[in-house]
Amino acid sequence: MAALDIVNTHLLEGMKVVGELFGKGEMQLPFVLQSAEVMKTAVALLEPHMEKVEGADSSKGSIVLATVRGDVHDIGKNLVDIILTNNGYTVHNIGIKQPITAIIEAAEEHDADVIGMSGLLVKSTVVMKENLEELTSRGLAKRWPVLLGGAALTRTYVEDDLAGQFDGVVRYARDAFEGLRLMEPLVRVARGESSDDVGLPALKKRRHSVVTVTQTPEDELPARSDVAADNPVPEPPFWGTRIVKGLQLADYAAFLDERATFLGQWGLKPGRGEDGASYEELRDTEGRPRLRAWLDAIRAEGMVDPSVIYGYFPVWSEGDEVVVAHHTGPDGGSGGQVGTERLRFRFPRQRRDRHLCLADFIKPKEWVEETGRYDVLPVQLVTIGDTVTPHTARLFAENKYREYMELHGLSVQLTEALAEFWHSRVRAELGFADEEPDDVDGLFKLDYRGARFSLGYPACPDMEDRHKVVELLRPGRVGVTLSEELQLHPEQSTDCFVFHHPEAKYFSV
Ligand code: B1M
Repeated sequence: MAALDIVNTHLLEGMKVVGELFGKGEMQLPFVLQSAEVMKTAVALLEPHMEKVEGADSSKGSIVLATVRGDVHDIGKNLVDIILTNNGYTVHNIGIKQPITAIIEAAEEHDADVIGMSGLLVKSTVVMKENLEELTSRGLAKRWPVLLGGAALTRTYVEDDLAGQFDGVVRYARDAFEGLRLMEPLVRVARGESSDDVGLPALKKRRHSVVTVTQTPEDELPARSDVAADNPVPEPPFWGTRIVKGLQLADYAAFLDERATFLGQWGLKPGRGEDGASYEELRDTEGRPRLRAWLDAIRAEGMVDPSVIYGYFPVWSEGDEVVVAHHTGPDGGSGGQVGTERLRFRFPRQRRDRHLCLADFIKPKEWVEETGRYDVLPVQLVTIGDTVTPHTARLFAENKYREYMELHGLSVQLTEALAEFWHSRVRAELGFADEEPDDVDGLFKLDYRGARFSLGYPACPDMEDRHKVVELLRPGRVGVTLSEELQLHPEQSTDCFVFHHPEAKYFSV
């Protein structure tokens, strides 16, 4: 065995132990990533001094990794790339928005063992299903075992619904480490062993427990729920839109959801057992000190360029729809007569419980006719700009994996914080400042008047409506564009409707 291979083997063994500890909840993701950095650095230092053995292949197998068509999410896939690469697999990471043809071409070109697909959007779960159908219809299902991962997937959707229709082997990975554990058996399947003999975990079947969900038939749905109709309507400070620049990081960072940042993005999960660190310990020893350092660096190096576009629009409701009227302020519409319909949003109505629909939180047309007033719908779009992207890309390229994950994770949570911050400003402008919670935790419990609803969330799932939001706010003015896949670019952008009705709180449809 060549010296380099021996060194590599020892390093890989080390990484395996680290991975196993992580799997048992005894090691945090950030430290695993740091180990991967050390390993990369060690190999890079040693490589020039080692002799190469002709034809030697120390790879344990290979995978073509892609985020599926229509989905721009990079970070989850890249974490999988880091963990697999540093555990001895060859990863061909072909990027985001990849159609199945490109995935197949790459798998053929690299003679890959496994195909891996990632996706964060609900729509991506459908794309993955279509991709598996395409592999089956092209007679390629048995050629590559498939690994699927991403937030919108569930284990039973992959391992019951999809596996039931796929001619080959497909498995779900909840996180990068489950992906790593599955690679060895999947590579063995790819290399001709039977899937029954390689130690693959059993497919998880859906439990068909008898749950009776009483759904109201479509034709018996009430025209409106029992949401109070006598709520007061606030006067907006203006009609139309405004652009806000020059926001101070400290102001919106104060609205940062620490739990979502430390647990969800930075992987600071409490350890299991008595010796494991608690969330509070990790927050105080790792989370908060590193957060302070990152915020200082972001400010010093001008890594973010925040902007807000928001507006107050005159509206009324008609059944399940919210109608936006033309108005006299700036951006009054496309020349229509004041008070006439400009565009409308249709929202789904619950088939059970209170039969809620977002339109119920807006005054009906009759009220507008009686009073001569309009209800008000604030709409906002925030972005922290694309100035952070080169920084995260550089950290990834330099194999600074922990920092890459932290800066990306913090950047997306700062976007959420900016949205939260501006929502509180809107509430203040509408005159609800005295109903604000005492601390930031109250904000995450929606302890204030009304709520903000983002398109894509259960009460307003139709992402096509983003075209109408763009028409209302024209975010191109701050460099934000809507892609064909209905995603805002830069990635760190988010839009929402603000409903001021006191009963407006999240519900599922
Ligand atoms: Co939003 N978002 N978001 N968001 N966001 C989701 C994705 C959503 C599922 C939330 C929900 O509804 N519960 C939902 C999508 C639903 C849908 O498709 N309809 C959603 C929505 C609707 C939206 C917006 C459209 C809302 C709006 O503005 N109207 C908007 C879109 C953004 C845009 O247009 N630019 C938006 C915005 C945002 C923020 C900017 C505020 C922020 C950043 C998003 C981003 O682009 N990165 C954000 C966040 C933070 C989230 C959640 C809360 C977290 C996503 C994340 O960063 N995870 C998310 C809900 C959730 O996931 N719980 C949500 C961390 C990341 C490392 O995990 O990529 O899943 P992940 O990868 C993991 C595993 O999944 C696994 O391993 C990785 C690491 O261990 N894995 C694999 C992934 N791929 C794998 C492949 C494998 C194996 C394992 O093998 C091949």
